[in-house]
Amino acid sequence: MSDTPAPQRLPLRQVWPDDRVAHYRAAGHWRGETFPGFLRDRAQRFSGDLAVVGGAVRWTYAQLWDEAERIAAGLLAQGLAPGDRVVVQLGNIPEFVAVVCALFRAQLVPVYALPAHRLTEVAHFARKAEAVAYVCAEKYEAFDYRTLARELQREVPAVRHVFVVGDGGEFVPVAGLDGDRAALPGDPDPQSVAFLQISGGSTGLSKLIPRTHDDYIYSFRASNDLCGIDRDSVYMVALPAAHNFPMSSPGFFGALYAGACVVLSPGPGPDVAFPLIARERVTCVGLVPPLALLWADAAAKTAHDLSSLRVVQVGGAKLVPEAARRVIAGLGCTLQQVFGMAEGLVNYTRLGDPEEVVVRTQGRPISPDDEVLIVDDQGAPVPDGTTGHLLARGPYTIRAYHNDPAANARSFTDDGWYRTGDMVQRTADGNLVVQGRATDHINRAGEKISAEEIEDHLLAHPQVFDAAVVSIPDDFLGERSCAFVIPGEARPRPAELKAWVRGRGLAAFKVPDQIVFVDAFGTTAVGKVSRRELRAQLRARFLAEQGA
Ligand code: AMP
Ligand code: DBH
Repeated sequence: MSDTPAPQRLPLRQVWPDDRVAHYRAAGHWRGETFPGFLRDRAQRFSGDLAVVGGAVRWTYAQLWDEAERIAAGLLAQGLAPGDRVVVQLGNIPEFVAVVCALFRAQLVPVYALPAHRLTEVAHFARKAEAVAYVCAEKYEAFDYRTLARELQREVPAVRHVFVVGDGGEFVPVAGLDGDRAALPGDPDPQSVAFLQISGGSTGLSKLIPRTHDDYIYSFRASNDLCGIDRDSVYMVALPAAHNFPMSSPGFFGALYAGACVVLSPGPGPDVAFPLIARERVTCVGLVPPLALLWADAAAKTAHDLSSLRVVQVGGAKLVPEAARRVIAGLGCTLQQVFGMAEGLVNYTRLGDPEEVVVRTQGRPISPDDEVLIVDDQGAPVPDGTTGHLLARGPYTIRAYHNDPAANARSFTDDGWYRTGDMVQRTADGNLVVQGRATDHINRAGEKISAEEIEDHLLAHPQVFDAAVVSIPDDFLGERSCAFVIPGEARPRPAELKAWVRGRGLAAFKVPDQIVFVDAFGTTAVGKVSRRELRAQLRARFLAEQGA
């Protein structure tokens, strides 16, 4: 035996009360399934069926599993050990699916970064998760991730291993990984944490969301029924595959669970996705609202055959009724609204719902055991039809973030409710209508941006005296970000401030869309104004001036 000490790191856990655990099992929600367990089973039962299509790759279920085992054994041979956390930053390429399945197979824990994330975010995930490895692509959308890998290793030396899809340079190429498959571990405890998903982050940087095998598998197994996914389905991933929506609602994991085919679209636009839909006979796809509108317009003019599409799901941000009608008319298939969050709770309109429900609401929870509480500012439940704060609890909603006591104190009540930060109404027939948010984040076409995080970066600029970042309604994006800036002695140019934020190593979607200089924030209120109130005042004044 080696005398290497066991790593000292924060354990990964997600704990529900004992009586809930017993109930979720008795109800058949938690069935003791695991990722490697179900993937191995499908590889045996559906061995010759097509599992993943992307680029030039067409893997059957047997091939996907074989790839996963090869990479898994290779990672262990490189010195990784079960329990190690691995930041994965890959785009919509088949290797994303293979690498994630490999990590599950080796009992390594994926931490999902989006391709848009840059050093600031990736380093934050690596630190918070105490990751020892990073998997990236050589290049994706014209960005060289090996540069990011080098910076990451400088900033977080604990990330000892880098694995690269494509030309590895000085790093280890994923294609060359191999090892002794007999050394692979058995299947994990179904209640252990399978991976860390990331939250949109309403205050500061994203939080890490520990999801267990049992809870996550339940969420996509039950989603399959509600989204019409079966073995004959062809599910397209058009949004970034690492996002919780195309991963699990029902997502590519739901599709793989059902024995369906997963088609990875390298981009979300109609130009890239439509030919693939026609070629692969795609039946279901998930989109954010602005994309859905783009698709609906493009569908009217396209020469590509989209007749295989049965369900188009729209979620991530609010789809207003007028837009919903345009999507239905333009795409001519069933619309399903999806209101979900990486922390758990997912709501769907049902495929057979009356059109008014599909157009006007964001649906209702997946599970009969999802608990939804809508309360006023004092915490008292509000009647149906009244807007309140949405709290959630249930068989696939987390009880705590990883490694973040302050966020946990803010985001969870003593009796385990997750404060979603969303303001909603419940209709008489039990559907939810999202009204907006209580917290200050910008929902830019489904990408969530923390006002505070961007304010901090602006304030670091020597010519910025103060800054407040707010959301402004935008016809295309739903919301865009606007930074109100009180300049210092000299007023920087807006382009300079945008470049400054970008230069801080942030995802491009976080760069303010608009910068408005003001002399002062001027408050009418007496005393100290909260940042939230200030942002609300600035937004209101700006919109009033625009309207005038
Ligand atoms: P995240 O924390 O990144 O997983 O984002 C989840 C948040 O996205 C939710 O709490 C909502 O604020 C927002 N969201 C997701 N789906 C919808 C939807 N269909 N309508 C309105 N907001 C949505
Ligand atoms: O926005 C989201 O995070 C989201 C939207 C729809 C989500 O996590 C989901 C469905 O599962």
